[in-house]
Amino acid sequence: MNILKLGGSLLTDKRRKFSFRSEVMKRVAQEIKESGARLVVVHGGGSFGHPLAVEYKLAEGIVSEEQLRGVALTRAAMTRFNLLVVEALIEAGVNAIGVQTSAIAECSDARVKRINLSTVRGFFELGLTPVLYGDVVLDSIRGVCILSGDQLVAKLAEEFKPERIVLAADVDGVFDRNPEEPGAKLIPEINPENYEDVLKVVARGDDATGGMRGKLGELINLARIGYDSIIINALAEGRLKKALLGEPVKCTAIKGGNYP
Ligand code: IP8
Repeated sequence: MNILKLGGSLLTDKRRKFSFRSEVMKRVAQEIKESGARLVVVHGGGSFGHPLAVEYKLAEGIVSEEQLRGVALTRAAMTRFNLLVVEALIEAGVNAIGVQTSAIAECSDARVKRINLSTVRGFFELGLTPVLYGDVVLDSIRGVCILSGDQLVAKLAEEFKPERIVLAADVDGVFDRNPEEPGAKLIPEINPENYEDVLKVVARGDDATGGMRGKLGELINLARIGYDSIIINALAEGRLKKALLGEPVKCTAIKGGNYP
């Protein structure tokens, strides 16, 4: 089996609240179907989760009554986003089934403390395609926290021991500077030798889970326990399908290994 993370920036325009790129999602769903890959899918928060989580400062935990409203709004928005993803997959012929992350996971200081993956496994073994997502979840220290889809990918990898882990983004991978700056170069591989230098140049970002740097941190945790993963640009037609089939594609590969 494979684990696929569909980045929030791929499926939405993070600058416009609740924007959904339905055409991109439609093609992504078709490529998933055509690949025939058996998957567990995770998607990010995109314009449904991040603007609300930032507005109500949910990453800092619950300190005020008003933030409870932010929790309710973020949860509801993520359910809507998940349904859009699931419906597009079903439309393409994939038997997708949404799984509410906050109903199966609890954190302690923003790290997963407990997660009931037997539901996910059960649906997967029946032949369905579970679709989880980054979410606002209970936290024993903070009240709530924002659990990123990337941390979830690492937990799923521990449980499912996937053949491939693909992170589908709206850029070709990790660059040595802001990819919009002239001369920015794609970093084809991240490994124990270069990861510290890479982390220095990657921007933290201003979303609720630390942008590309937060993502990379989680992928390096994954690499530490031996899993390779690749970040690809799923806006490039056909690339996701190839990646799911294990064919070589333009990407940043994060290599499993001995990270200090
Ligand atoms: O986009 C964040 O998940 P991510 C989820 O994978 C929310 O970091 C609710 C903002």
